[in-house]
Amino acid sequence: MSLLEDIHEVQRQLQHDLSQIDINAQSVENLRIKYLGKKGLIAGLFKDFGALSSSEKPEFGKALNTLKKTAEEQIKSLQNRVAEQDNKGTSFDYTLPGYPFRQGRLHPITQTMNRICDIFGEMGFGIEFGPEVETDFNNFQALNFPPNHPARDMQDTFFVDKDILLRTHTSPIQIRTMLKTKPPVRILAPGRVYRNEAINPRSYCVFHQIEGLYVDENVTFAELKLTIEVFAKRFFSKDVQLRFRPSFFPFTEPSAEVDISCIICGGSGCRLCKHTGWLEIMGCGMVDPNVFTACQIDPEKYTGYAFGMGAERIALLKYGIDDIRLFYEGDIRFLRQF
Ligand code: 2NM
Repeated sequence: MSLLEDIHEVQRQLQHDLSQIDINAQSVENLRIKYLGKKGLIAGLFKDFGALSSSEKPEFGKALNTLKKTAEEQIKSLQNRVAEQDNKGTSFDYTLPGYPFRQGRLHPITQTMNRICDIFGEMGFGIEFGPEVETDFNNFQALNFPPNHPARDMQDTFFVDKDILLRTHTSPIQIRTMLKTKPPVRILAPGRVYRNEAINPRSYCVFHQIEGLYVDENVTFAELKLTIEVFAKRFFSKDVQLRFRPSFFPFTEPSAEVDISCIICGGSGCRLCKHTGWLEIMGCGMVDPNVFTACQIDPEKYTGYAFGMGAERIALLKYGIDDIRLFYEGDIRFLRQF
């Protein structure tokens, strides 16, 4: 009976030592000698076992063999761990460079739109979004397009139904905002727009626009000019000159086209500016009173300015690219340059 207690005592000690051990070659070897050595604890138990009568042997033999096997397995596993640690210490070179991994990035058009939104955001513009499938009212009627305007032709606009279409500009976002918000309104409207036209190096049937709108009492053309000037200098270069040329849009009066001095030649004439010294970057103007009336805003009380630009065109100029189709081909060799 006392041998069984001795076996259990050695078992307890072994589990205790295993739980305390600091794994290294020396401590594992010490543990092996203590339990499995020639004069170890388990050898001692076997000696006592030899003195038992043959009727007692089977019961104690089984317990003793189990103890020995457990001790061997656990010490072997510690020895393996020591060997592993040694291998790491000698064969792994921590100075090797890591494996390069492919990193994704934002599309150049997305980067351009984000940058434009950031600049106007700093000047107090909020950002609004809207659906790409729009009503004829939001896309044309409210924007003072006369019934027979060429843009309303099937040739230029993708119609879904008689009065439902793919928006041809992001102005419907401004219409929606004016219909649901009382002035002051100061928003940017970025998004994807659709035009049913022949595809060429300068234009594609889908592109991106960013428009802006500011409505309040006493908003002036002078504020419009300053806002656009600050944008152009921040986005392109602080050295650009600006020029506002009279133009026409159904939704603004007066209207203007904005040019910047050529960012390649500085105005002396080159291929990019077609030897004019100027690059057109956007259209703008004072919101037409008819647009306010359609949006239930009193044109006697409020004035406002609006502007619009094509993100692809801005990106072409900024990066000096000459074919808009590169933005839609998804060629990784092109895209990873941005
Ligand atoms: C442009 C040029 C000038 C414009 C006008 C409006 C609205 F809704 F207020 F009438 N939104 N966007 C506008 C004005 C857009 O793009 C070349």
